[in-house]
Amino acid sequence: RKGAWGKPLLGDQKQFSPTSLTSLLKQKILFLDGAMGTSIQGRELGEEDFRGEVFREFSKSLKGNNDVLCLTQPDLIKSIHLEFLEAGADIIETNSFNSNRISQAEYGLADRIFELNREAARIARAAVEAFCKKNPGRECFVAGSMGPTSKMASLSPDVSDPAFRSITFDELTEAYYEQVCGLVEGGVDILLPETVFDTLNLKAALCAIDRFFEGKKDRLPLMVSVTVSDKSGRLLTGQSLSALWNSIRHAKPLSIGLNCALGAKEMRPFIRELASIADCYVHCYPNAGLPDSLSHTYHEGPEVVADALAEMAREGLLNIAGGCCGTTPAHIKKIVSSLKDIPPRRCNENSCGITRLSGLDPLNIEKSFIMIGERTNVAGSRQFRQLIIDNKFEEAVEVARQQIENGANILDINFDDGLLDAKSCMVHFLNLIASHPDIAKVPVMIDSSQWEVVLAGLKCVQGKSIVNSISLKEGEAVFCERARVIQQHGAAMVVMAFDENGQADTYERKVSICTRAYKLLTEKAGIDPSDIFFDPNVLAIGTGLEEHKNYAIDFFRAIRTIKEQCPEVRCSGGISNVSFAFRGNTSVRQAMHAVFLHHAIQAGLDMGIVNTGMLETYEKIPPVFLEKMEDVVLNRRQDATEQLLTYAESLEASPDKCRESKAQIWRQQEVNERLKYALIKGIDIHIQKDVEEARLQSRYPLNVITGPL
Ligand code: THG
Repeated sequence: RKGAWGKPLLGDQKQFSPTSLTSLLKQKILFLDGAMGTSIQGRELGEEDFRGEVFREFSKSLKGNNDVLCLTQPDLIKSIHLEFLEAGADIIETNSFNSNRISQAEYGLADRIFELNREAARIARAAVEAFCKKNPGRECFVAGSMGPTSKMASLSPDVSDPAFRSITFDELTEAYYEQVCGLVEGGVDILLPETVFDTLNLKAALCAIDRFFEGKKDRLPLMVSVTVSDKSGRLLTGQSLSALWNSIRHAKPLSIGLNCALGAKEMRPFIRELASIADCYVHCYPNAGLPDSLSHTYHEGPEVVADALAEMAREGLLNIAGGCCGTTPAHIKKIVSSLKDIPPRRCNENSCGITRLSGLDPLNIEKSFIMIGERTNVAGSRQFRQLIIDNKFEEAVEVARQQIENGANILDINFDDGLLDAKSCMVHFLNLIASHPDIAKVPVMIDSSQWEVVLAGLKCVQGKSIVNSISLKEGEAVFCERARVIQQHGAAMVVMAFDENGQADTYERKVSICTRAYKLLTEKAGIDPSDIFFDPNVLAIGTGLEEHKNYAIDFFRAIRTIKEQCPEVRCSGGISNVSFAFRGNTSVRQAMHAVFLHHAIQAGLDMGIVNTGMLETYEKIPPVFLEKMEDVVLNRRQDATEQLLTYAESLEASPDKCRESKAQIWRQQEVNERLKYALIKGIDIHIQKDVEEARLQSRYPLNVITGPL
């Protein structure tokens, strides 16, 4: 796969993947094996069997630790692999689902990870080789199974402490790295992170895999398998599948699909969703129906599972099919016979010209203008800064909510301040908002001038965020390296027009820095251009200084040229900067923002950092005011600023028609309505006062509960 800009992507494993696997996928549906776990259960092993010779004296119980059987009962595991190969599987999974130090810690085997994975891979490899020797026409592959671990990186296990995390991104990355080392050493053909219920865990796995292959000539293909928790079609963390796809597309998997959780029938709409968006292959390996809640057994027989998968295949949704929990060799045999003559799904074309971001929901940027809420920035809002300094994070979360209620599509989040530990504030705030679905639904812009703060932020979000920002300030090497790390964490990036000589303040400098950065990023660092947002610097106008008069028009012209010369990139800017000279004069500032935005959007600006509650519309500005404002913004006359100031003084004499934002309007409703609103939105700052008011009004506490609550 090549990018639209012509060069193969760095880290594009498609060009390295075993040619036989990709050529087979073009011709037919391939089959994955069935459940290892259920097959082992069927052997009814006791504690002694799990321990084998190796762990006879081990201090802890090992019964139920299926993965340890790779060390203690290798022949038994091999025989299960062979049964699935005989049944028709083209790809078998290693018995290593729980072979990571986080899961194995429970059995006291955290220091045997490399060995467990290497042996799991060797056994599967040996089975494939033995089978293919006997069946010369067949070509089979080993996929290294990597389970989700027993912990979640993006949600708290403790409802009373929503910002708490039981595992960090770095711990997960290290655990996965160790697993990958063993699996590759043992000879797997494919890496398969599966049963993903938290995209942040998955991103840690992808990061570990990327690091493992960094600098190596070859990369192994990747299958990524997700599990949805119910019929909402979302992960356990609440993220939708389209949002997940945006979060992980940078890893360029060979296939994406679903496993476990639901039965095949229930999975169909979600496979359809993935098949419609993914520009890679699609797989599905469901459970044998939903588990019985009492016995935890699976009831759908081979016929039922195969029929449901065949329906998906006939709809053109599948490239790889198999089974998860409860599926036996008989299931796989039936699936193979039902699907083998159905043509495989055709891959979607690599769609260009879309910038993909996500929170819990996807945000695909094509043509519409995107607003980024500026208020969750300690440098941009005195109120927000004070809340953070006073450690009132829950109230600070309300600032985020208000920005979204007022129309922000993304939140700019910044804690750079001498009085704050920016890194710990960033981590705490991002972790907190993750538990508010109406905030976590939007992507975040991680804003800091300190690289370590950016990095810490990237490790907290399961969505695809934007880093704000990097630049050529510290030279090309640092610039390219940071871009690579951002890409590795699945984020997009704002690139400021800033180089070794400082900030670009003319049209020529803006354009030359951005085109230079474009070349470096796309040709050297392997960045997808749709992940780049150039910010050619919005600088303050109307300052009285001659050299500032062209700042706005230079910005507009630069946007036009950059978008012409750098295909597929986006442009962004901090709009409120333009009016810094008019601080304190709200009506002038608002009108200036509206006029500036109007012309910037016409020039091709895709995204602006704005105060979403305070945006004026260009069309509503009175004509005289508009003319004076455009004289300043477009530098149409020498005395434009003086004229505007004189006009503004006359405005100031009249009362400020401050518009109330939606966020305040709900506070004016009667108390029962306020309680309902607060409950639905999860706003707790007024709750004491409001509940007490409702209690006094309705006489009995019970009425408050049965009424508004
Ligand atoms: N480019 C990029 N990022 C940026 C900027 C940019 N981030 C920060 C900034 N510029 C954009 N954000 C703001 C936020 C607030 C204000 C200006 C820009 C602002 N605040 C009021 C003031 O300073 O007068 C504060 C009002 C209050 O305290 O309530 O104007 O250009 N990539």
